[in-house]
Amino acid sequence: MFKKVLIANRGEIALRIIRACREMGVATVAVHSTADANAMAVRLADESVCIGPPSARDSYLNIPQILSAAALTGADAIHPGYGFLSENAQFARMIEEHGFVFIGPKPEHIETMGDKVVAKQTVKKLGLPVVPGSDGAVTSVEEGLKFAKDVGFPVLIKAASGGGGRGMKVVRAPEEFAEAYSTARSEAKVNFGDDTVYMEKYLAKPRHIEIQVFGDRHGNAVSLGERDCSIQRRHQKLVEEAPSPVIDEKKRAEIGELAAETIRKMGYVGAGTIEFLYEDGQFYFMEMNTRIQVEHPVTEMVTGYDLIAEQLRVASGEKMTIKRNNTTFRGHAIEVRINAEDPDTFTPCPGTITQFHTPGGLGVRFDSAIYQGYRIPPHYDSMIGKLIIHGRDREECLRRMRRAIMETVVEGVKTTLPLHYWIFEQDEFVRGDYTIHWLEKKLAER
Ligand code: MV4
Repeated sequence: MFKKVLIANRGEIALRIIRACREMGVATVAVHSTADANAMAVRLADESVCIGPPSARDSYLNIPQILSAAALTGADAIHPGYGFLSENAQFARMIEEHGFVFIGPKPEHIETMGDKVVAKQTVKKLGLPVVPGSDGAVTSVEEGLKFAKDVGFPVLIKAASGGGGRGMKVVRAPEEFAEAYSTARSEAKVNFGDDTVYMEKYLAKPRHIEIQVFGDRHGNAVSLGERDCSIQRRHQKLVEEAPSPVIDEKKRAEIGELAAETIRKMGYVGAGTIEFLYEDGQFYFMEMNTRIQVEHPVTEMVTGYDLIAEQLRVASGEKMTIKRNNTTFRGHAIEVRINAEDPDTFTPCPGTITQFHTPGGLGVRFDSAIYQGYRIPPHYDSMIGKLIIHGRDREECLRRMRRAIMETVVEGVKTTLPLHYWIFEQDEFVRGDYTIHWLEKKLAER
């Protein structure tokens, strides 16, 4: 096991990693920008190093500064968290070249999954179901139109270097195609520096269901079940739950087996998430994320595994302690992302937390890095914490969630908690009857 881990991140995930390290007897180094000098992670880490000014580009994305901090403090491994440099293959390579260990998958796997066309071709070959599509770049209007007529409208044009919903265009009729194709290409060029696009049949009412996978260097590869992340607005998830209300044990076992086999054949090491669209009982591969995700706690709650601790184990060459193809889950878990935002307009609300009280009791977990008197800097995203609830079943989980939200006090800034409470009162949510479009539609009707 490592002696000292540097955490190249901030906020609640930095704290989450410090907690796992401390339980394993591993020393921690927090790096931070000048805007984060008073961050909880800086207080709780064994050591801290200031790596630059507030702008993420000059601090949390500043590779030379992070490597220098690791050298200076004698860290032996670097955990990237999520966002920032977590899916940067170049960063992973440089870490290894400088004699540190990158706590994450092999750089070539980050690269493969970073290119959406290559990712889709790769997992299709390994046996995962994919959306019917062009199976490669579409390079002319004629080629695109022919494909669209074969599979039928509507179709979707996607940027190969896109992801997370950026660079997509729905085309509903042949006469719209030429213009949509040209817009999609120029937007891809501007946003990702690459105008490669590909096409898929458009699924109109899917759910977003993702499978947590885990592999080690000893040939072990497992699936840890699904998370339903369909409650989202403009590609920002607001609520995640496990298990999904629409997946039964048979479906879970089938897709879990395919997902585990896929990463076993790849030789994938560490934590990963395979994202699917799910419609009419069918899974369709979307993307694979090669990092630990924001919503990993819901999987932890229903499996009992500490996924960050497992990441440290496999990165240091040990076997993971997760049992093979575990499909036994305990109860139900739901997470809400608490953002410092106006719940009506979604405008970020940086500022000082004047009152703070976290909920407690059975089945309540609050992962955050804020405290009373903490000043939320305006330079980063607005997520200030996550409330994760566990119950014996979905109904108990929902009752407990409403109770825990009522108990939470965050004053000084507006938060999305009132919106979360409202979601949990809606009939469709209570019945588990929602798609990726449900929240935006409900918000428009509100
Ligand atoms: C789709 C789709 C419908 N059909 N692909 C958005 C994120 C990006 N990773 C893929 N996305 C979608 N791909 C086909 N063939 C609908 C979406 C989509 C979506 C997916 C997941 C969660 C929220 C979404 C919101 C709008 C569109």
